[in-house]
Amino acid sequence: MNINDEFETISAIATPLGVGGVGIVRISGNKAFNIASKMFSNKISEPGKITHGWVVNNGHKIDEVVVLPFKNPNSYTGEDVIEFQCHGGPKVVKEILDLTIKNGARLAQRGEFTKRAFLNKKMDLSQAEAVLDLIHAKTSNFAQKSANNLSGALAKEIKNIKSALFTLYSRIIAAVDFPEDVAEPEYSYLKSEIEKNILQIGKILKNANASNIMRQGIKIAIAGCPNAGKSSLFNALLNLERAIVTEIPGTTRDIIQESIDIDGIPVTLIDTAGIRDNTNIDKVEAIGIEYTKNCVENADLILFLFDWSKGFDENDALIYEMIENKPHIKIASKADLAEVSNPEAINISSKTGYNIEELKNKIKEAVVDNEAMETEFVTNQRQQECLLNAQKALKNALIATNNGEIQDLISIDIKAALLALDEITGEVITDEILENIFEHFCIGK
Ligand SMILES: Nc1nc2c(ncn2[C@@H]2O[C@H](COP(=O)(O)OP(=O)(O)OP(=O)(O)O)[C@@H](O)[C@H]2O)c(=O)[nH]1
Ligand SMILES: [Mg+2]
Repeated sequence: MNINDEFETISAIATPLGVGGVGIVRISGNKAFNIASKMFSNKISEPGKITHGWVVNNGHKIDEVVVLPFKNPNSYTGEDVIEFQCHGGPKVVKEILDLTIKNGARLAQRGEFTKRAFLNKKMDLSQAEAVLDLIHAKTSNFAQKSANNLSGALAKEIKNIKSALFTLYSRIIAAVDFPEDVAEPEYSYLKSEIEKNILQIGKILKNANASNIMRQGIKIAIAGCPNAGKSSLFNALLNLERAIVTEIPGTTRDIIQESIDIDGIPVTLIDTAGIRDNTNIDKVEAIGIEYTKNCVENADLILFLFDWSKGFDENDALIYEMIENKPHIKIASKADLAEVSNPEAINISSKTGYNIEELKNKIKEAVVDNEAMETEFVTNQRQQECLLNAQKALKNALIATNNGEIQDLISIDIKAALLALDEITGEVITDEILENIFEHFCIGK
């Protein structure tokens, strides 16, 4: 039986709900053409050709649309697909969706179109996951890497390792099964092959941290004494006059945050109230300082700022004590006013822009390994776990090899590594894992 027959025909709005130029309703499944023709004023043309006409309901015109028909297997899902491109008003789009349901489609679940694409072998699981990353990418750098994954960059790496391990496995099994005809591979050969593949997996895993950071982003808090120049630096990094800057200490009282892209790293940058002893300050500033402390506690990186034109005083030292054991960068501000530079910090001036780019580099260096940022592909946590499992199995195989165990035993570990790698591309997968992956998608994708 064709896998399509097992599926109901599904339908969903593929564009964001809101006012826009165009809205798209997509139907997928073997009743797609039938459903669409029941609600369309004209005859739907042959696959790949656009037809113009009206969506109609009981003789009422709902909207003027174009219809894009795709015939299986040449569609996103690998099934028959119809896309209605209508005007992008939320009511219109919803009405067209309702009509598809009235005519026999079922509302698609999250990610169901992509899940079908995977089940119909239009893409492997690492590519399906790349679709999700591409949609949610916070930086163009990450979007580019996700597109590489979508085109199979990670799958190719995995395939190479799998093919090497499979050769190794087959050679052992051949000798086990036909001991008279096939010679057992040398232990030194097993050792070098296993080591090679452990290394290969390690190379992919190297970018795990960078991948996670590029996907999720990091929080960076700017902290220091009042008047240290925090808001000025905040504005300089954003390249925008966002926070109020004055010469009055205690200007910033609330937490202000904005998103920026620092060379491919999505950063939530947080400007905070200057920390000072709260005996002589008003209630509002005191609350602001509490917020700051909380922020510093939760940040992934702290930019600790002190006004170097006046020197590093005891207040700076007190704040630094709070920060020193957390990931931080020490910054001497107002370098344009200072007579000498501070050798223990990066010296900057938000006023002249001096060293602001250098600071961005330092931020990047502090959070990711530069080399890891440069790989063509990215991995997600699920894939990283599979890679670690594969690596663990190979390490067991290596121990067994070094101990001169019988090769039948070694082959079990190699097979375990192969199975772990299969999970990445989706050859071996449980319903539970599948559901877990696709529930993160939006409806309509
Ligand atoms: N010359 C010079 N002045 C600066 C520089 N950075 C900040 N200032 C001045 O220092 C004063 C305080 O700057 P802010 O950015 O408001 O300082 P802040 O740390 O946010 O202060 P609070 O919000 O009160 O905690 C303002 O008068 C700024 O113009 C700099 O690099 N050079
Ligand atoms: Mg401020």
